[in-house]
Amino acid sequence: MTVSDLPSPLDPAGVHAAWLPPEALRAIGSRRTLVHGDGLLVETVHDEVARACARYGGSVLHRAPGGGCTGRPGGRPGARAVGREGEPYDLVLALTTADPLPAVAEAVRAGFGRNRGTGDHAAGAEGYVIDRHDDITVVIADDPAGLLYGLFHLVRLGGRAFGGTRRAEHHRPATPRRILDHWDNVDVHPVMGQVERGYAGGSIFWLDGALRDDLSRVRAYGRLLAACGVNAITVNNVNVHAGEARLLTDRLGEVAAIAGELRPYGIQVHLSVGFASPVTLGGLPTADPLDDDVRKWWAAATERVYEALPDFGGYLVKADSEGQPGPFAYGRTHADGANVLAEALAPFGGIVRWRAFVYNHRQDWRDRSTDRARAACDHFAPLDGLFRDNVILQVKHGPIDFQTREPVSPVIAAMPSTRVAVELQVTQEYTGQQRHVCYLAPMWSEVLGFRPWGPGGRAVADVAAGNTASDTEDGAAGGGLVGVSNVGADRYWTGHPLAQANLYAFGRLAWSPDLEPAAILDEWIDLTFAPVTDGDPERLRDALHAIMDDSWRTYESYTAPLGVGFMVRPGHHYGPDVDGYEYTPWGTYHFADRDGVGVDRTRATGTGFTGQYPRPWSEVYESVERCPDELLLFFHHVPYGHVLRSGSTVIQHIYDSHFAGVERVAEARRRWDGLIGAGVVVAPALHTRVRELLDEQLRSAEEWRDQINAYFFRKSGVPDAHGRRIP
Ligand code: GCV
Repeated sequence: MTVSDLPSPLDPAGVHAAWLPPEALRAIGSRRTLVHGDGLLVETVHDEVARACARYGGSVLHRAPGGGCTGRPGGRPGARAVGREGEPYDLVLALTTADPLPAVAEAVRAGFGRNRGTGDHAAGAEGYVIDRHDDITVVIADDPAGLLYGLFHLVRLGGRAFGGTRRAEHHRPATPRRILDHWDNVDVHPVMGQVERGYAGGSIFWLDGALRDDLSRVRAYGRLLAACGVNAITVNNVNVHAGEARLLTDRLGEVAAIAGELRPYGIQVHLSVGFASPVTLGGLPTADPLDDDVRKWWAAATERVYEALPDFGGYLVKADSEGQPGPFAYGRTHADGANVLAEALAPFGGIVRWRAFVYNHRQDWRDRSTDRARAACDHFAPLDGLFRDNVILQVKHGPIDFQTREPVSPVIAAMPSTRVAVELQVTQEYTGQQRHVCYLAPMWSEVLGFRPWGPGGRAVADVAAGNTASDTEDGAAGGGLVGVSNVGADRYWTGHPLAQANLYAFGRLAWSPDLEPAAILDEWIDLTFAPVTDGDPERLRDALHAIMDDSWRTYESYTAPLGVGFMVRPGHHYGPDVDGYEYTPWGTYHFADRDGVGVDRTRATGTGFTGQYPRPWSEVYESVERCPDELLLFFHHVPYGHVLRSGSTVIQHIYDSHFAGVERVAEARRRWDGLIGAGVVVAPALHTRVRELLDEQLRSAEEWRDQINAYFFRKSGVPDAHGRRIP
């Protein structure tokens, strides 16, 4: 076993430590630290430092408000009381509300207020200030969560946190809502299994219908999430089956047990609930949201939830979607439906996240006027302004369904008076199912930076954060950023060890959407492979960047060309099947024939979807000349000979990109293999796991290439300009 295989005290035996191996805390654990303040999360900060000190020889003192020095032993086994009052410190972590502040922290606070020029000393909710003063590194925060995030910032900095001088830095999250939704089932679903679209083993919460006896992994998970900035999870699948429906009532204790493990890391718990619960759980004859008994039922059920879980976050609802019940059954709108739950949650400060993923999954494929891409906007835009304040409309980032390439959903720009959350899919349902390397931060970054109103307008990240264009502009508060979790009971958490980077990147982008994907990857590499002492870390870094930086575009190149989606095998969605969904009721078509391919979504001759965008995009997407190449077939049906903006024809682009994509996968595999031998830098077990997966990725990429190229060659009859073999 190499150093990076060793579990930390918080890592249940044999489980990979991900981005928090003990060595990541070496710089802190070998120094003298004062933790100042109290509260559950401050204790967590102290315990983290104490555990690191126990390993690396440093010391930590915990001083509670009023100046009393507790010097108490750490709260958990393995921690010990170290440090003495008055000794010099290398690091001070202080809560500003715990007066009197240590002099050095007071100096940092005063300096921060002065430098702001406003006299405002507030670091803000969950925020923190990091500075160095008199050779002491200081973190101050106004709330315990801020102190915890400040600690993890230091972990990211490692030894750099303690060297020389540094300018004061103020950090706070872009949005207070940074949530991961789990699609975990309580009972193993006959088709979807324990975790719907899960590619990392079972659920870390449930095993075969029962809550796991040992929840230590849940705590370790909470720690990993806090270290990348996530502050809430939804514990169960949005498709609420019989078992998980009862989490709202008689199985609420299971949710409370999970929350108990996550609370020390500031992770709040949410629950997916079924819209029909008043009927299925309450025995009422109706779930009509305007029915008085239904309102009372939701109010009473919600009150019981808050009795058990005073810090409960709220409900997530998938209604009238893919067979889930909803308000349409009662002739009510989705605003009526969401508002009845919101009303029940409001007295407790809870929120309801209502998904905009509503479309007809039983459409007639012969009917070319119905367009699934339009559905969410058609359903929800007319409801703008009708939702209660504590309703958040949760919108998938694209109009269809987490495809490798989609335009940004027009709903995001269409509801100025509604709180909108943007939903990303961290689990790789359509991007290689954690068997292919596909680093998704570049895709998310593009989405978050997209400006629906054109250059100079707000970006998607601003809508999610609730940033308005000017102080006078009216705009709803933001709904935050949500990801569908890619985590399971697998030893590496995410099946593919390199898919951990997606989870990490989701948290970091939710905290700070402007971060560069490559910089996030560097952070992840530095932390995850911190134990590397027996090799050349730069060699590993270079290899990982070469393999991961462009892996999303690589995946796109050998799978779906030019914005076409859903050429996957129906049901499980892995591997190619060009016509798999073409003649089905799911609304996911490419319309390839002998002359051309793509979906005409123009106003002039197609479904009119382009009209759901504000200008300039409604014009750009409408125009076959101006539409970006990568989305051409999403918006237009064109002949195979159509010349792209790149200068290539559509058919030649299909051939070229598929050949090139496979080459890039082969090169990635060579780079990974090259990490073996002299200068070994990766634990053998991890190396082997990634190697096996790269073998599968190459096999699968070749299958994609051959099927897609053969399909379009046979349809079009156009030979490859370079004479390569197409089966
Ligand atoms: C949880 C896609 C997936 C479903 C998922 C659904 C959703 O259709 O294939 O498994 O259901 O999205 O987001 O609700």
